[in-house]
Order: sequence, then C-alpha cells, then structure tokens
Amino acid sequence: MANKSYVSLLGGSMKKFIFIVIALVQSTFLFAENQIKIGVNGMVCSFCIQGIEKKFKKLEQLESINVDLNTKLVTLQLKGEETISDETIKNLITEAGYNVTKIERTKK
Ligand SMILES: [Cu+2]
Repeated sequence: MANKSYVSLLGGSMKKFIFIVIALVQSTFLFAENQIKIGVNGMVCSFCIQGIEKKFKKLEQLESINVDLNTKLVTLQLKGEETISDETIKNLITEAGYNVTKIERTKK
C-alpha cells in the first residue's frame, strides 16, 4: 500500500521532469552533424569489419561504429558536437585497405 502511493506521487511531476531533461539534451545536439555514413568498397567479411572498427576506435571523438557489409556502409556516431574530417576518414579507410565511395554527414 505504501509503495503504491509513493509511485503515484512520483508519476506526474517525475514524468514531466524527465521529459524536460530529454528535450534539453536533444536540443544541445541539434546543430551537430555527428552521424557520418561512409560508403566503403571492398568489405566482404567479419575480418574486414574488425579491421575497420579497430582503426576508428582509436579516435576519442567516436561514440560508436557500425559496419554493414550489405549496404557497404560504415556508420560513425560521434560524441556530442565532435567531428572527424573527411581527410582523417579517407586516411583510416585507405590504411585499412579499402576505398571510400562517399561521405554523408547527418544529425543523429
Ligand atoms: Cu574481410
């Protein structure tokens, strides 16, 4: 019984509070194009994925990386308003032994 009233007390105001916090956090990232999709030719297997992931995981701007063999896309999610130059991306992909076909920058 005590538990139930505690939860219902939190319900309304807590939800509103969480909503505001989420809205604020999202707005700070609105202007950063911190998702980068890179078209990469030559990736065929899990070793290719590992090789590319290894190269990019050295970058401190990186939040996460996804390599998709079907779409031939490497998707980088960067932290906050961090960025990585086209030159750095091309160098890392080339060093790993592949070719960049396109680079697209979007907001998360
Ligand atoms: Cu491979």
